[in-house]
Amino acid sequence: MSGTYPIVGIQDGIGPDGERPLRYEINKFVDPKHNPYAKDQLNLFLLALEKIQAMSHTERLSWFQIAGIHGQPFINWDGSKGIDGGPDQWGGYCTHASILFPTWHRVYHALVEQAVHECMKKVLAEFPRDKQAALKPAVDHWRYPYWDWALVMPGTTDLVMPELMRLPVIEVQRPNGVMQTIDNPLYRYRFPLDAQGKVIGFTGGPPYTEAPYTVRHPAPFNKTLPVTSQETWAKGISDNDAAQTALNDVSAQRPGGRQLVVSVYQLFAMIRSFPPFSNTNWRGSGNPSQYTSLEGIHNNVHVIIGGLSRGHMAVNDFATFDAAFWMHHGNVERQLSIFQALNPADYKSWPNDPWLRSTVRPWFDGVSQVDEYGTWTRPPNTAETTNTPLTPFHKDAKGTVYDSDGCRYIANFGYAFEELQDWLPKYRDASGKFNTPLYCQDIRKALSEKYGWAMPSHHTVSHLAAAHPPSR
Ligand SMILES: [Cu+2]
Repeated sequence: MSGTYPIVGIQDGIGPDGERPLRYEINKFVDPKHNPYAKDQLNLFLLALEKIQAMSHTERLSWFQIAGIHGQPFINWDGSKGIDGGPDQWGGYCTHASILFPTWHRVYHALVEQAVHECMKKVLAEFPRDKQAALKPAVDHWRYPYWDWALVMPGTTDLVMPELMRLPVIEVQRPNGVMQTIDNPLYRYRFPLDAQGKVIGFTGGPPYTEAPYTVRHPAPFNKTLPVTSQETWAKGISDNDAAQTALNDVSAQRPGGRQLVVSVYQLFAMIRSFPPFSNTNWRGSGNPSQYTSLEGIHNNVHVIIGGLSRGHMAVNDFATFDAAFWMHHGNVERQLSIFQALNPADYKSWPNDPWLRSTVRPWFDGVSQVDEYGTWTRPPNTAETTNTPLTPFHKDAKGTVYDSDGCRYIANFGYAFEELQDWLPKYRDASGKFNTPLYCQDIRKALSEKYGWAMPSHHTVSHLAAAHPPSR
């Protein structure tokens, strides 16, 4: 291995005025009306996912190793050595109930996006020469799509799990032009197994050590029976209808439907300070506006997809192996980016905007928070700050580890979101100064249009502007 892996995002396809390619919502990603490269990018994305999932588990940029950073198999990645922090230490690198939750997962997603893109370039090289030139812009402009699970279908109040994540098999076009039906890499992942049929490196016993595929909403695992005799676990059969039902179940333990939409709206309308926004374990003020958080809402969606019967997505140790993780976390990353845009570092210089005039804490700003669980590289009860190393993620080949300040601005990673196109000319005045209030106003309008309908009108928060029902 020559040096640590530099996580720099994708730097291809960026326009002369800083126009970064969008990470599209999945429904727009596949729609040529929104994404000019839709058809080619979907095909290339599926082929790249197929390739990365089939890579040897010994390779640093394989799906198995990248997914394995988060939780099991609890091994070192890219030279970041684990410590023995005692029996209560969390054995993965991921940060939960921690102020580092948003930033650690930001760099993590940039890593998977970059690794899938590298596979996509390899796929491109397999096409005939003349086709390669035609496809290159699609590759250059590709960014990892996400799923906005709080966005209702137009004219309805229904949340819908994307069909692309539900189809067990899917048709792709190979570089030689042949159409072929393959196992859908967005439906499930096939684990590498050892000679005894056990997943390489997993511990803790069945079902996860023996289930050959990721599953969603499996039948409850019966400990007295072998995994091989329990069909949903043994054959990797997901009940995506159950996931779809859970997604709209407002009464569930992990509420979906309108409740989920309300919580997303409130996340932006009520929380103006990064620490309470960031995670479930912030015990700052006890103020009711801090009873929700980016991480808290995100936790519910893990269970909605994985199921109370503990499909992989619902279990911290194994969630990342299911490609649903990255569609979900792409949306979490978008929510973090929107929060940052709405609560900008320079808010004090805009005294006439009532939203920006209220007190905000745009970032860590000196705050630290004790992490009760620790990680693979940090003992429990460590105080975490903006300079805590986000192991095992490196900025360069020399072993420089990211910290939260180092990943603060998404522009450095080469992507953007629909709501956050800060390069548009309307946001610059004659002298070239960025118009923060107008930018924020447009974002608030977009949030109101997408999620405001779910708020009871007497709860409408004035500074997110009036709630409109979705167009019918
Ligand atoms: Cu997660």
